[in-house]
Amino acid sequence: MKRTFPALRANPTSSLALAALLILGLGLALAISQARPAMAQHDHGHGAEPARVYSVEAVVEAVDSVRQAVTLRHGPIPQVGWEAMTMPFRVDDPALLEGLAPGDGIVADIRFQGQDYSIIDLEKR
Ligand SMILES: [Cu+2]
Repeated sequence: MKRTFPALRANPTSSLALAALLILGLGLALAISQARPAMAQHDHGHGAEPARVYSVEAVVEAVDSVRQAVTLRHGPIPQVGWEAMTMPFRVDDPALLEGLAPGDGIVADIRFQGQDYSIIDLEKR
């Protein structure tokens, strides 16, 4: 009576398992090769990630000239996954805060790059 090693026996099940293993290995190799560039793209805006600008309607809650910032109660910004909320924003140009007061309704253009965001322009409604 001959003995065959189970692993060497060719049957559909083991071929399938081998194919699955190869695909898994390939997928893993791909994941590893892509891990570094993907991380480089998420280095908090100092890399090559493109800036995006979105306009949002908001109401001014507070103006802080010293910190060059404004607190806004703003509508949702679905492009960046933001719900409507109240939060402070840095403004790129301090002149944007001139004549601005709590209660003013505005449209703010917010520039997003990586983890950074700031108001690049605003207009009273
Ligand atoms: Cu917000």
